[in-house]
Amino acid sequence: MKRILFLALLLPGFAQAQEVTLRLVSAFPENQFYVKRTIDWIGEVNKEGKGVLQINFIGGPKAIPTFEVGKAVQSGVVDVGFSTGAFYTNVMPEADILKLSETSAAEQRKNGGYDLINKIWAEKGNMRYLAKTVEFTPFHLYINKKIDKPDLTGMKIRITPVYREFFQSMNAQVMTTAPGEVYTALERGVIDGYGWPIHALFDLNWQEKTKYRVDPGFYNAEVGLIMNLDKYKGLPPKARQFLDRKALAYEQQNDFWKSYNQNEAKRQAEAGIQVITFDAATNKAYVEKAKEIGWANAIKASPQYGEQLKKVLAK
Ligand code: 173
Repeated sequence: MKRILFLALLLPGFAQAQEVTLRLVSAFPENQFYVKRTIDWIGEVNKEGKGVLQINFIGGPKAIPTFEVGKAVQSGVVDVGFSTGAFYTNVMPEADILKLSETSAAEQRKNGGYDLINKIWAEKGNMRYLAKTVEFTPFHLYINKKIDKPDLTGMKIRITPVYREFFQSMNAQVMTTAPGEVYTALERGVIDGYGWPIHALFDLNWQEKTKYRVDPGFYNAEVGLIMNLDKYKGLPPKARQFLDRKALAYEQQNDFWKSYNQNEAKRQAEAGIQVITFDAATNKAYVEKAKEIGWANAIKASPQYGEQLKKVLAK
């Protein structure tokens, strides 16, 4: 018996039989640059991971709707999700708190933030947070009506949980939609504006329907790779180590966004998007208010973890 087992271990096909394939879905539309970048990363994983780990890209919101991706990862309908936390507050309110990060992902790996995130994601979402793939990216308010002070009275603004309380504090009427529905809403005049990062407007052609960007930006966009915890724990150690290493390497590319975002602002100007900004004191108050409202809401939504997250995310 022992000898047979020994021989089986030596069979050339044995390693192959251990290869794991993970199914990944994106909460962002497939034509977004984020997703293309992730597909490139998957290509590298698959090239290097032969015999160990492969990732199968299933698709974007047509496969699983944007706001259902978190649930699909939690339940194991899919293994890995590419999403921002705001899209899975239906799993846990903590997901949207990552937008309040002032410390970087690299700092959070060192200051206990990454471990705390993983404690919460495991406990409340049955998830492993593999890596943050977007950061150093402010959100902005984009509008089609001119304003001379931060007052959105009479305006209907597309949101996700990221922006809700902040825009409401400026009297906006808000409407939640997935990114894939914004273009049509703008085209039909259903909305007068939207919240969105400094980048990735062009991916979805929103520049065609956008007149103004309000500066300054606020918060810090987070997009990450989340994985079903049971699946993660069940990976053969070699596959898990490989996945952790590749996910970390992806996260370590985040400085990329700094120059990319500068260029995106330039592209917006070239496309005719005008900047609306206020006096220095109003701008300062605008950013401070966003932060204050963000944390107040985070702590209200998560009395259990809000304060702990603030210690590692805020500066
Ligand atoms: O506006 C959004 O859809 C949103 O919440 C978001 C978050 C991170 C990156 C891009 C968009």
